[in-house]
Amino acid sequence: MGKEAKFDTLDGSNVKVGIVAARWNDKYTYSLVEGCRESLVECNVKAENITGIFVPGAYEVPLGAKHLLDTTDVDVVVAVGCLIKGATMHFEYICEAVSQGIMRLNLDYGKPVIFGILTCLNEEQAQERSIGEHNHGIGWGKTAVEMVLLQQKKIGM
Ligand code: DLZ
Repeated sequence: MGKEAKFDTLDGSNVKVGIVAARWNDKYTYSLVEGCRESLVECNVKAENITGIFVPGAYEVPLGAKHLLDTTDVDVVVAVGCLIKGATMHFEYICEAVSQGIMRLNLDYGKPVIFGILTCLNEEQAQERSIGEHNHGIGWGKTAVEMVLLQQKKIGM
């Protein structure tokens, strides 16, 4: 038993993945993208089947994901950003808008859009979750492949 999801071996050799990442807090988002890419490679996703774009901040991530869904043949998008709480209400508004936007894309498109957005209270939390062995991007990459295989009915309980 554990808190985090465990993953079986996943065959992503026929899976096409889009990654959209925010440049705000790039020290963390670039590392999250790296972790995601590494886990995709581990799942046999081909390098030519990974399309990546950057957008300015987390608020732009849902529209960036929509752009990938509209203009490419990706099966899944991993939406990456890192929000860190500041002194004003900006954090709360952006967190709410981004999470609603990403869920809307999932249901509107019927394709998985993975919630790769860290919502941190401080830099320390962002660092812990993005750099080193607890890089959450690793799990997001595996989640992306699993959700596509589920849709393709290649896995089940
Ligand atoms: C404005 C803003 C603030 C205060 N904080 C963050 C953050 O922690 N992480 C992030 O990705 N983006 C932040 N932004 C920028 C917004 O996401 C957005 O890019 C701008 O408001 C322009 O729409």
